Amino acid sequence: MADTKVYLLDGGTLVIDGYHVFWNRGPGGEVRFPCYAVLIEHKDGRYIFDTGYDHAHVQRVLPFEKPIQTREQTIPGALATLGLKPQDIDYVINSHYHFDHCGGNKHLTKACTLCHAKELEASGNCQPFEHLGYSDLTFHPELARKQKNPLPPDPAMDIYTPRFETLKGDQEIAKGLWLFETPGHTAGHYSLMVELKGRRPMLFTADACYSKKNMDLMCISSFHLDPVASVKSLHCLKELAAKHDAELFYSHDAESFATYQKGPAYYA
Ligand code: 5PN
Ligand code: ZN
Ligand code: ZN
Repeated sequence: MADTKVYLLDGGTLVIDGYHVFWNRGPGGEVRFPCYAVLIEHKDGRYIFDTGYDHAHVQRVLPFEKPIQTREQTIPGALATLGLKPQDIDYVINSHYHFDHCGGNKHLTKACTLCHAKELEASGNCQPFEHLGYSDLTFHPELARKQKNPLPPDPAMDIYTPRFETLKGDQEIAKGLWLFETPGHTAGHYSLMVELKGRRPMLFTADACYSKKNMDLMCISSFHLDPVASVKSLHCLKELAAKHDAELFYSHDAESFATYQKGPAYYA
């Protein structure tokens, strides 16, 4: 049986203010940070955890985040560098449905789409202060068409009809693939742990922890539904890492990301 492999797919960068990264703490000023997808080749199929942002969407709706993304940093481009096509992906797991984590979903036309039940519900019925986060609804064409602002033409959307499977609680969705509830940043946020044969487990925090400094300071980002739940989830991630001797992989940490292996290199 083939051993599980994990590829980090660089998705380009965005800019936000330091006060958004470190809520009520800063320092302020532009912080440019990476976004990435995680491809898991597993005996049960190919999984992608998060799909980065869509450049055209950010340019249209959040141009102040100054997106920089090459062709190789799009989902189709990154998969092509591995000799894969978007149709080769069997499952998409989204940690949550913020635009910088689901922008590439629409390319993965054959995949079954997994998320927390509360996240699917929240994405179509969010708090007013969450609208920018949930501004890219192309992961769910029916929701996107109900939005006030009409979508610009996008050939990818003409053939995209995703199947959703919603989950609740902590669970092992396939051998060695664990989802842990880490709510607060959003209503139904999941972090992912991947057990591998040849190394420590990898624990992908997603936006429950943007960077190592957020963990060291126990400081959450300013984008959140519930700050108290967010802090609790930071503690939970720290405890999970200790319990499983897992290595933490942060969602938006330029310094850490520089040390990660990126596709076509992989972890196994
Ligand atoms: C990168 C980024 N920019 C804006 C928002 C937001 O309004 O909610 C989440 C978020 C982001 O992750
Ligand atoms: Zn987020
Ligand atoms: Zn994010």
